[in-house]
Amino acid sequence: MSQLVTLHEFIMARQADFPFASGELSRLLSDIAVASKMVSMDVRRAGLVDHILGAEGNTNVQGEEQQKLDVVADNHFINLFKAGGEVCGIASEENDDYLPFKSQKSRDGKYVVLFDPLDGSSNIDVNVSIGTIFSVYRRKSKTGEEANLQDMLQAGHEQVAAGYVVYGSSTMLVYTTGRGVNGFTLDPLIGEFCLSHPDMKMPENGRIYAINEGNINICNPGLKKYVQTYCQQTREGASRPYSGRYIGSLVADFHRTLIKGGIYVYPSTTTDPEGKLRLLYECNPIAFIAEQAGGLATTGVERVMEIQPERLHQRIPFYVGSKTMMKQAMACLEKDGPESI
Ligand code: P6P
Repeated sequence: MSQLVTLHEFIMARQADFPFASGELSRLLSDIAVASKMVSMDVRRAGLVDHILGAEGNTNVQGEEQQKLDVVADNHFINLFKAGGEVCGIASEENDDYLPFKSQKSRDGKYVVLFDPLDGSSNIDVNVSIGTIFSVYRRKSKTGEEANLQDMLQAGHEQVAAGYVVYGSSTMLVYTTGRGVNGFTLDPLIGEFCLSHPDMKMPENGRIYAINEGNINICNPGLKKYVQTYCQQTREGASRPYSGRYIGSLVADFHRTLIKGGIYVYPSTTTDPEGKLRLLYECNPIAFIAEQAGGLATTGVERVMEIQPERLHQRIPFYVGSKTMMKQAMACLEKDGPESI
């Protein structure tokens, strides 16, 4: 039986590998873990609260107004970051503008965090897995000043850490700091994330494709061709076509892709010409993890982490997955026109 390693122990051991590390990033990652545990508790009780405890209109048993779980999750992360002092500001899906923190302690923080506190939250009502996605950058602005927009609009290759939490049959935190990908499962008995998936590698090929096929006739022809000729045909050496799996929750679909191999695509469509997923706090962090695990992540035209962001909530077409499948999909796009419809 392998030795139990908690996330905190793992982070501290990895920090020791950096002789000049001063511990701020380690503390930031620990703060993210604590906020994730709080969100996990809320998510696990959502059905109960919404359908029993919160049954009287929009107030809970304490008479407080019932907040959307997305907002509750957003507040958990913001409060932990403010208390920790390592973060000078954030941008999240739940806030139209970025939030520079005002205290001097926070203004001295070295990092900014961009995150989606609860992606796929519409799935809560049907008890489907959802997730948190986060991306960490060093600030560009001067320490001691308030964070600014340029701190937030950094290309994905500038990330110092990225990860996600999947609230599924178990709660798992998966992250990278640019030295591989490691997965931790929350043990509810001890309240600790424990190393369960060391050094995660995405299989080079796979047989699972994840796309909302309702979009197949309103996306670019090259993608439709990829799906019809690679995914839905029994190819040489195979006994059957690929399997289609689409959960409708990016973190859950990507987590399966990371472990089993496959491809996830949310393309540009006639209804969403820029695509649906957000560059800063969905695509970049997932792309960082995918590449660190040996996969690829593109817009169908270019590497996601090369894009220079222009807006906080900018959307892009998103292709991510096993190297072989991604190259086949890109080849189909090139033949039938780039990611444009
Ligand atoms: P659709 C959830 O809203 C989300 O942002 C991703 O988590 C998910 O993969 C996608 O949108 C689902 O979108 O249009 O297929 O329902």
